[in-house]
Amino acid sequence: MGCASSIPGKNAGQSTSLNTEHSAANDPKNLRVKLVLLGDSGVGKSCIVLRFVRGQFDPTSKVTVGASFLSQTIALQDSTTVKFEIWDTAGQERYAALAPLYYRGAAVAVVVYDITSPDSFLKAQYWVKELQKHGSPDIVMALVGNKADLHENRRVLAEEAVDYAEKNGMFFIETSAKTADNINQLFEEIAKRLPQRQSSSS
Ligand SMILES: Nc1nc2c(ncn2[C@@H]2O[C@H](COP(=O)(O)OP(=O)(O)OP(=O)(O)O)[C@@H](O)[C@H]2O)c(=O)[nH]1
Ligand SMILES: [Mg+2]
Repeated sequence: MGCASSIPGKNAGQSTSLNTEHSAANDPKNLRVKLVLLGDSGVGKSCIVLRFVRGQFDPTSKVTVGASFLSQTIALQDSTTVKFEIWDTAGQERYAALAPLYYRGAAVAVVVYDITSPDSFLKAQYWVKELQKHGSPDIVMALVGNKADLHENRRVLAEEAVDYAEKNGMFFIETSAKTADNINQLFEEIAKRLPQRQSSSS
């Protein structure tokens, strides 16, 4: 299971310092953004990243160990580019204590659950609380219900997630890394919500 095997420092993308304090570059047209993915093991974090960065889905690769780093740049309609420096964390409980290393200084947190797993939705809520306590005060948070292709096994209602996201000032979207549904949209919507872009466009 898993979409990207991961040993820190041995992954695709360019490496960077773990404690990148400056999560975005100053140039308002070429933003650099530190993004962290959090969520229970098996919800599809690595698959979302692999789909976004390489356009692939690999149902046979490994569970994430520690964390994995990849980067991807997108161009927006107003000719702004946003380079996402993505830390894909390991959801297994034994790695939970490492999470602050990755979310510290992050401008964006993507909290993922699996729409077929209520437990994973509860775990997502745990990560939201953790980020509210210890994340950057102006962090942009997205709540992502992944595996939307498995809608016949759905056990978390979209309405419930929308409600939770609204109450917590988060952006919500359902995705499928398998079919690619809403994966690019997720990152484009995040890019639009970056505080640096709000101030540069005003
Ligand atoms: N049907 C379906 N399966 C998916 C989807 N995304 C991921 N999976 C499957 O879910 C399993 C776990 O995916 P991963 O991306 O490794 O999960 P993870 O959240 O990175 O897990 P950890 O690395 O342990 O934290 C794999 O078997 C994937 O094939 C999806 O959108 N739809
Ligand atoms: Mg993973």
